[in-house]
Amino acid sequence: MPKHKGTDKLQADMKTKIAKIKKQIEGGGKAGGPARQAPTHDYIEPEGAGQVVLIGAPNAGKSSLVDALTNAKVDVADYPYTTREPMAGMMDFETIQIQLIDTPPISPDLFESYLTNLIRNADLVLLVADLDDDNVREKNEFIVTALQEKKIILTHTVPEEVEDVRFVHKRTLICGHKMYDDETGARRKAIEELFPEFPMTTTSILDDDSLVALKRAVFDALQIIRVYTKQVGKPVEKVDPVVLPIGGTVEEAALSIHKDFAEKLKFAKIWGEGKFDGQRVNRDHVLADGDVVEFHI
Ligand SMILES: Nc1nc2c(ncn2[C@@H]2O[C@H](COP(=O)(O)OP(=O)(O)O)[C@@H](O)[C@H]2O)c(=O)[nH]1
Ligand SMILES: [Mg+2]
Repeated sequence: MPKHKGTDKLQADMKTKIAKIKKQIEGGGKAGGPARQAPTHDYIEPEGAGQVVLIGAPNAGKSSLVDALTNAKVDVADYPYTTREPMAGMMDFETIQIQLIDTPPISPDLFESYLTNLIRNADLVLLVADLDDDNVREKNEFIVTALQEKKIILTHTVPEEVEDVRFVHKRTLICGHKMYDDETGARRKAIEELFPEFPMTTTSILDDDSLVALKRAVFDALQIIRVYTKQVGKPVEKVDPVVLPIGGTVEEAALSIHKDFAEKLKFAKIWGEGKFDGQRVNRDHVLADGDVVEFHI
């Protein structure tokens, strides 16, 4: 910026702003320090079949998982608080993609305020618990309590009716990570006790099978089905499915293609497990994951 009388104030303003941002970065949002507000971070446009937000204590392995499972470029390091911003990436799961969001940790030293909105908007929470950490139970208890104070309840089943509408219940899948470092299985047990009845899977970056199992667990926890549509006289092609919540019907599948389609629908034929090929069904027929539907109008 050219330096002359008119720009003095502007320059001073910018200096203050830079100093403020510097302080915020150095302060790291620690309790009592300057609040690190990042309004652009509290919403990430959903993409794919579902949005999953990974949360956990520092160093649990959230970024490593997002790095291994998606195309996102995330920061992984062996010191805590490496991740400062949410970062989204797409995970391939068979014929669909699921969005994973890496986030900064939740701990007594740091709880980014925008996390609550990210969690509220997500379809699923993936809680990454570090099975290489003796304090894994306490650290995750802290997370549960900190979220509760923000009116977010992690749950294995979202209740149909809530007593207090200010609270949001978020379906949560537990991922016991670094499973090979839990020699006695005691830490896994501690997490199972903390989250009874929650779906849980154990993983290691070093074990590809465990990552494949995690993808399946995420898909299951999202409680969605994939339905493939087929044109009359054309062969079945299991690509690019319509994604519906569990319990989705033929009519809903038709609606997701076109409103007219659903209105004019006379019947459908379906191919799938436990049905004979081309079985004729009505619009209120409940579909299953992997079904192929041929609409007749
Ligand atoms: N032993 C082991 N270490 C892991 C595994 N996954 C990640 N790590 C290490 O744990 C540390 C923290 O990982 P990071 O992904 O940055 O954790 P974040 O803070 O939760 O994002 C890094 O040193 C990783 O290399 C794993 O499956 N097993
Ligand atoms: Mg990280």
